[in-house]
Order: sequence, then C-alpha cells, then structure tokens
Amino acid sequence: MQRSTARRALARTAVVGAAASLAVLAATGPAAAHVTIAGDNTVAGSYTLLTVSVPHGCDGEATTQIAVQVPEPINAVTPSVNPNWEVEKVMVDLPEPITDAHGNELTERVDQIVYTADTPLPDGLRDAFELSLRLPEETAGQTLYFPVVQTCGEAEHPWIEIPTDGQAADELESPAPSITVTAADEAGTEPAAEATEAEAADDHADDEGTDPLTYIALAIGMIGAGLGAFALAKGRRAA
Ligand SMILES: [Cu+2]
Repeated sequence: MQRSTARRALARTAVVGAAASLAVLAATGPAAAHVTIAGDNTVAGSYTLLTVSVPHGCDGEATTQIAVQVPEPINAVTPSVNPNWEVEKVMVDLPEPITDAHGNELTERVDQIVYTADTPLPDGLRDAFELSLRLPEETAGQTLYFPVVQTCGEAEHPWIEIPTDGQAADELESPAPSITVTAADEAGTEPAAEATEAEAADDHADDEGTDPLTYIALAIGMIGAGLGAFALAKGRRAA
C-alpha cells in the first residue's frame, strides 16, 4: 500500500509540478525535515557514491519510507542495502534500447529507489542511504535533482521543489536534494599539476640525497673504518 502511495506522490509531482507540492505541503504542515544528497565524487564520467541523508521525521512523525526519484540521463543505480530497510529498484522501460558504458544493451532504466522501513525511523534519529552510480559525461556542469518523497505513516513530505533561475535552494521550503556535476577536465588538471609538483619535489629530494651531507657521512665512515683497521693491525703487531 505504502509503496504505491510514494510512487503516486512522485508521479503526481512530476506531472503537476509545484502546484501539487504546495497542496501536499499544506496538508502535512510546515517543513520539519531536510533530506539532502551528497556525493564522494561529482566528476562527470566517473562513478560516485551518493548519500541520501534523512536527519528528521515529518513534523515529529517517524519515517516509514523514502522514495528517491532518479534523474535522467542516469539509467543504472546500485543502492546499498541498509539494515532495517527493504530496498526496491522501480524500473521503467526506455523509449528505445541504449548501450551502457560497459557495452551492455539496456531496455529499461531505474526510475526510483524505494526504501521501506521494517521499523519506523523515529524523529530525531538519522539514517542514510547510499547509491552507487555513474555520472554521465553529458551532465558535466549540470545540477542534478533527486526529488524525494518522505513518508511518515499517513503523512508525506515531498522534497521536490526545484529552484527557478536566480533562486537559491535554501530559499525553498522543501528543496529537492541535488548535486552539481563537475567537468572531468576541470577535475583532471589539478591532480595532474599536483603530481608534477610532487614529482619535482621527489626529484629535488633525490638530488639533495647526493648533497655534501652525504659525502661527509661517507667520509666519516671511511675514516672510522680506516682507524679501526689501523687499530686492529697495531694490536696484532703488539701480540
Ligand atoms: Cu531539517
């Protein structure tokens, strides 16, 4: 029952837009929880682990389900299992088959990831859900929105609002969680530069290895060896 409620809420939101979200907001009272998403890496063309954080319930109610809408053009998502939650990938057919980054033919894509609690997550306790996915090259520089419907028993809180041009997400009552994808070359240059600098430092350290200090140590060692040999010879002669 609950799963279809969330799907209906996300679909209604997708179709009817902001109007629906305002109606739902009015029904469930003022925003009580901020659901966010963050990635350990946001570089286009690479894999990332996105963490959906749920820090509160809905207006004091415990959370029973989280439905995450996956933005196009992301087609494949591998959700992490999370104790206390059943996880489901809601698939939809692609208009036509495509080939993924591994050369596999895909005829359907992941539309939503739905986590349903075995035991409701009490308000005031946090949980997080990890999604592994690849950020398509063509999303470089884009902000990707992952609208979320948080269900708390009979109540729902849709985190689905998308800022209009010039509007900041934190001006919104219930912003859709989002990440901004960075261009690979932007990300690429810096590490490369750092590498050369590091390499240069290494080279320099190598040079320094053959510096006067080393020579001095060498000389002292040789003198020591000489003295030792001399003392040994002297001792033998005396014997
Ligand atoms: Cu909050």
